[in-house]
Amino acid sequence: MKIKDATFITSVASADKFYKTDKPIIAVAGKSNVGKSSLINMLANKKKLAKTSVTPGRTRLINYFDFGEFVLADLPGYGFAKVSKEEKKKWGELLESFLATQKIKLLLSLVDIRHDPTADDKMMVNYLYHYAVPFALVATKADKLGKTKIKPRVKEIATELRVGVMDITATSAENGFGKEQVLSIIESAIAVNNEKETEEE
Ligand SMILES: Nc1nc2c(ncn2[C@@H]2O[C@H](COP(=O)(O)OP(=O)(O)O)[C@@H](O)[C@H]2O)c(=O)[nH]1
Ligand SMILES: [Mg+2]
Repeated sequence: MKIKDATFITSVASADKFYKTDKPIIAVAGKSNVGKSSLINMLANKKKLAKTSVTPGRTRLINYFDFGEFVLADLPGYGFAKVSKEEKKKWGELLESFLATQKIKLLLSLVDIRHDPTADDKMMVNYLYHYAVPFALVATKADKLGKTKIKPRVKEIATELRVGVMDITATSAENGFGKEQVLSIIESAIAVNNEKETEEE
């Protein structure tokens, strides 16, 4: 799949404002600073479509982007230590309501390839099973590891999250590693759902 001209649509802060679209929704989730915005920019072939930051984000917004064949929803990052309990609760409610009510064709759940998955990462996977959201894992920042370390790390992360190694794609927004694989996973997710809709007609 070729992404031609991805554009920003809108930011929303609450469930009553979720963006309505007939296009398939692909969501991106993960802790603050894991590389969500960078992955989005890599997929879009644009440097500044989604804002990246050195200081983990304070934004509790869902950012929507039009990718042509699909709409990409950048979910607010979790696990940012400096937020209040109240804010964490709000974030949890926003996320759960998004997972429960939006027809998500695929959610890309990002983890940092260098670190063991956090309790929040595990909770995210549990949510995805709970709400029956189709998902794939993306292990970001693969450029930070030596080439031979990538596979063993993916295996460790898979064990920790209780998923298969094939369910995890290592990526690097720095050098484009894994980009085509992520695009083809998105493409398959969109195609599978289309087939299903046709069958039901
Ligand atoms: N080396 C390297 N750095 C990355 C990669 N992806 C993101 N980063 C850096 O990690 C920081 C956070 O990235 P960002 O995309 O803003 O994370 P977000 O908070 O999940 O949206 C930034 O300084 C990025 O430059 C990657 O694949 N490789
Ligand atoms: Mg971001």
